[in-house]
Amino acid sequence: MKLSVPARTSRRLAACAVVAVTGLLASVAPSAGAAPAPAAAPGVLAAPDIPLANVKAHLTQFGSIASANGGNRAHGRAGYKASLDYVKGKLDAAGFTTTVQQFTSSGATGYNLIADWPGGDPNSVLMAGSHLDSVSAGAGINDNGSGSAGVLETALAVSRAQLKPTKHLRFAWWGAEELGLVGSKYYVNNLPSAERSKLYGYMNFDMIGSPNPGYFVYDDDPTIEKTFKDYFTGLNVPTEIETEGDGRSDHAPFKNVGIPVGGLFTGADYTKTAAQAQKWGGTAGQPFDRCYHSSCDNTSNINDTALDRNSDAIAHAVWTLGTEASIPPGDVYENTADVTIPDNGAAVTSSISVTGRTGNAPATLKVGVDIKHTWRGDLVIDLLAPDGTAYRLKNSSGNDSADDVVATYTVNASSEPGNGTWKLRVQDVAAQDTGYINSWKLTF
Ligand code: DTR
Ligand code: ZN
Ligand code: ZN
Ligand code: CA
Repeated sequence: MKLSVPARTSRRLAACAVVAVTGLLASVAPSAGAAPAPAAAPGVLAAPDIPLANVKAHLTQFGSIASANGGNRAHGRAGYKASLDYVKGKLDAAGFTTTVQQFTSSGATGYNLIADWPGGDPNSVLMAGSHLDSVSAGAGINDNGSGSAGVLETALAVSRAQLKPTKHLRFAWWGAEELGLVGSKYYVNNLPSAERSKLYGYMNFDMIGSPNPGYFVYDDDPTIEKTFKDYFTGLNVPTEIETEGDGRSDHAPFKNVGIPVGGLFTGADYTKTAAQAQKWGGTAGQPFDRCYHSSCDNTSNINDTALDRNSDAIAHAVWTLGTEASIPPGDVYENTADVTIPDNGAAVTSSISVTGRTGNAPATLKVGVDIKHTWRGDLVIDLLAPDGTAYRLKNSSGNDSADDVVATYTVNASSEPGNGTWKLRVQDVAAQDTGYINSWKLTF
């Protein structure tokens, strides 16, 4: 099921300011077979190499935890909470602000772990997450110890670097994903809309070390997708669009409320084709992970190269998106997609996703509207803020028979966070005559 999300609109990019990032990058042994990271864009700090050995050490811990707790790390079992305590301990020691969020599912207590890296713009939050739980059949080392370990080691690398990002960095480990995305749904459902609007994007990492790996990139938010594709291009590793998992992992609850999402995946029980084996190696005609949801999903069920590459890709995305220059005030966001307005019918909307801003919208937010119509008196026009607050721009006026609405309205939006999905809502409330939204824009 392909969920529609507001397209990230075109925006005039400010000249990329140089981002001053201080702090010593700790000397960290490069991981085995570490490929040179692609050069960072000007003004963006290049990510450090994520040591494969460190990521695998977390997997070893997850394996030991499962062995010591009935053979799994499933929701409601001791192995899950022990896994969370392990991850939390590492993060607390590294200077993160951690929060454990409790919920109940299937009669058992579940836990999400949220870790905030102090600093960055609180109104532009970049999230990276993974589900920490396994199925009850086994230790869940690839599904999803791999994603959990890759996200953990990236967070620890942020601490080692004492990174000072422009965005606020938040990392998450979800509970009860295997029961139906329960933990991530709980998080999103309980996140106030004002907090949701601060999320620049959510990146999901669920199975990133499959033993017969493919290299799949989620094709949801184009900015996040490009960030990952650029990384793999730098490694000369071809990627494919991830389609198997739409709605099947923890990015779905974020996507369903219009938050930009992305992520990486190395394959589950689908079979690798000959063409895929040609470009990626491995074994055609075999599943990407033959131990998916099985007891053999243990520490030997990992391809080191895939785990290394994807862990480095996580860091690349966190550093690239987390340290890019924030958009300075006075910028324009525009949506030029045509939207037909049904005659005397339901209201239609056109969305603009605003990200990277700091603080609230201005008291003089300019809303430029360009609507083609043969009797503009039929039209009622509203601006909807990200939290749904409606600001009336134009009332209907039956005797105004002129064509088109080409106007700029000024709205006092100072109580609204700037970031989020803004909408223009237009309704034709009288029979005969019709038209369409040609374009509209916000000027901060
Ligand atoms: N990791 C699986 C869910 C899943 C299956 N295919 C995909 C593709 C992309 C992300 C996730 C998935 C699980 O947790 O059961
Ligand atoms: Zn699973
Ligand atoms: Zn999974
Ligand atoms: Ca148009």
